[in-house]
Amino acid sequence: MPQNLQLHLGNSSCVRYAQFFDNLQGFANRGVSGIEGSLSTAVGAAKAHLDQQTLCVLGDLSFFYDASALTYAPKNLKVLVMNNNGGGIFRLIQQDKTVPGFEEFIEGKHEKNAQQLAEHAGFHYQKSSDADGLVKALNDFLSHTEPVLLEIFTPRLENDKVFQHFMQFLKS
Ligand SMILES: Cc1ncc(C[n+]2csc(CCOP(=O)(O)OP(=O)(O)O)c2C)c(N)n1
Repeated sequence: MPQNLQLHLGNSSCVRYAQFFDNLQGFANRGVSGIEGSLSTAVGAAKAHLDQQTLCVLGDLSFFYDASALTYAPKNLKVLVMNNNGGGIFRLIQQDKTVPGFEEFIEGKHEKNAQQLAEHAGFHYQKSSDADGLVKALNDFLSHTEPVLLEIFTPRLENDKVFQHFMQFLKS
């Protein structure tokens, strides 16, 4: 993490990922029910602190839910969308993923991406779907001086398994 950067986390998996980093300080907005308003809060915080960069890290559903906030974003906002094609948190916490309607009604599976919404709001759009590309994309993303959105695609059916394996590894 660059110095002097204000971090905002969405709800859901990104908060769980953040726990893997030492000394990571950030803000997380818990709205009425959860995922609404994470991006709006980061936009407001960026506007209130124009002298520093604000980075908002959030999941795809949280992003789509609140995407209109992007239209009001100041130049010092960076958005990192972790797109696992749905509410991946439910794959982590749901024991039985074979229950009828799981993908449609619980996970909210989709094939959408953030590109058009980002460009509509005047953001430079970047994407990455593999580890090598991500290293380069992150460097560009963090050094970009205009509003920028990086979308990281991860495999919907593998995220929960990787997370669980990593947790097991840490415990062992
Ligand atoms: C307003 C609102 N609606 C629905 C929910 C239920 N909910 C909790 S997490 C979640 C999915 C979040 O998906 P995403 O932002 O893509 O993050 P991921 O789970 O993939 O990390 C949903 C719909 C909520 N918390 N708040």
